[in-house]
Amino acid sequence: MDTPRIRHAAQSDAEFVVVANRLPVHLEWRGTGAPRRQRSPGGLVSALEPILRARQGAWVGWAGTTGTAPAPFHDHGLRLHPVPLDADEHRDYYEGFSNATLWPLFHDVVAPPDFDRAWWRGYHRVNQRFAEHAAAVAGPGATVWIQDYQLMLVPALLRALRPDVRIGFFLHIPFPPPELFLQLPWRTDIVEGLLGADLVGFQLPGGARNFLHLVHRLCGGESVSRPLGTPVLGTVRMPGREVHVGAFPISIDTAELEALARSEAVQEQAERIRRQLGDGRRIMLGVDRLDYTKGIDQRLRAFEELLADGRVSARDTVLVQIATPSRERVEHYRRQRTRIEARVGRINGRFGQVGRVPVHYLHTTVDRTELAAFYRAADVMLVTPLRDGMNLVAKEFVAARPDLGGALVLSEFAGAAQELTRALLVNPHHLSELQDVMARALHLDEGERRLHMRELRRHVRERDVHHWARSFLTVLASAGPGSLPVDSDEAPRTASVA
Ligand code: GDG
Repeated sequence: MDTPRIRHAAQSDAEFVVVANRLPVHLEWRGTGAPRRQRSPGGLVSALEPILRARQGAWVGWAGTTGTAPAPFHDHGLRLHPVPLDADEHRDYYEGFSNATLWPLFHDVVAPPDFDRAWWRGYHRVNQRFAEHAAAVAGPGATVWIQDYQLMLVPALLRALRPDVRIGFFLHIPFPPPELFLQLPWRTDIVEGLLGADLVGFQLPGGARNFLHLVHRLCGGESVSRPLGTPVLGTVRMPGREVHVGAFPISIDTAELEALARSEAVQEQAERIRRQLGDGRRIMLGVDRLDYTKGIDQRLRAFEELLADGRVSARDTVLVQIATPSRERVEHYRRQRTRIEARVGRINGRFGQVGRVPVHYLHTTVDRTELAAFYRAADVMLVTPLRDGMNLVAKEFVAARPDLGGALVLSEFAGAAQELTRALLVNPHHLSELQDVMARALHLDEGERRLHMRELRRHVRERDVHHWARSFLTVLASAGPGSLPVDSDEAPRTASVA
């Protein structure tokens, strides 16, 4: 698909541009009337939307339907620039290369990745189109912030079109250990694509170090390492410029969620949820996109065995699993859904009674008020991914508990575990350990629980999404064309050769 409309539809004057696979709202046409605007699901949108609204920036992304893209439109102060994708491109670039190659490869191959040359060609073609749209929207000397694994070639492609702009890239998912990344047939193209940026950010220092190692191995790049305690962990020297590489753990809009959770509407809804699930029953809660990396199946298995062993009773405990629909046309996701729904059916058949089931499974997206009410109603929050870049749900649960109630069970393999060290940490691959920690969370002493929650809350208040964006953008402002001197707390002052 070519993009004949971009030149005259886009205004080349935005000073700050976010480029992401999806726009923060997508349009749905039902019948002949005007399209309905729907908020796009997932952690990336949750994190970036408040930042971009505050800066009145432009957002370049896919609008959610294949075929001709809608004209650019405004949404609550945001300028949204849809990128068109046809059905074949959506299959190859998005469902194929992004979600059946990169996603499993970058999540510790918990499902086997497929390597397909047609998907790769689609990925390259679509990345080129995103770069062209970003180039058309960005004003002279603009800052362009590219997001995530679907767009890893865009930094270099955009640089070729617009050497005047400052380019940041942030990866929301884990960057894998070199021995896994090296399986990728197009590994050098990806690393070179990312090196088109002035700043490449990862969630954790481990991801940044993995990347620096690969730069050296695949591109022979000379890198300078930075002292510990600064977000930038290394700087790669390229002909005529430098690329900074660092770790910037993402977070949430803590104050906004806390205010919502304190509202009367949410508190009333939380009461209603408790009553509906059975007064006095303890509530365990899971909130995840229905994704095989999130460990939903392992969590249900642990719960089933706790019921079978009599350590937990369906009379006094209930598990609510909100499983937001996701990537439903990708094979691994379809199989995962079937497996989970069969297990929910089996648990409820084995341990349920008329009017009282142990698992409430909601395959749906709930609105934010209801989500906050679930967080407030829960006694135990289960965040047990097998691998996760960060996991915002863990941070949201903490922000939504000004009452200091609730215990957080958190996988060691979520990026959030490196910050939320006062959670009940668990290895979700270890079924009996998972059961022990789930049972312990149900019986945690109140004093201990409140103490843990107070410390967790202090962390998410100090390190919110604004801190994340400020920290990334401060370093980015000191990089690239017309760089400012590196002199803030967020950026390193000294460098030493590795
Ligand atoms: C990727 C990385 C990283 C979920 N269900 C509903 C709903 N949600 C919202 C949550 C949260 C977001 O979706 C999920 O964010 P996560 O971080 O947990 O997971 P991913 O979607 O996999 O996000 C992840 C993130 O990017 C950010 O960098 O943390 O590691 O994989 O905000 O609240 N929201 C509503 N209804 C739902 O039913 N309203």
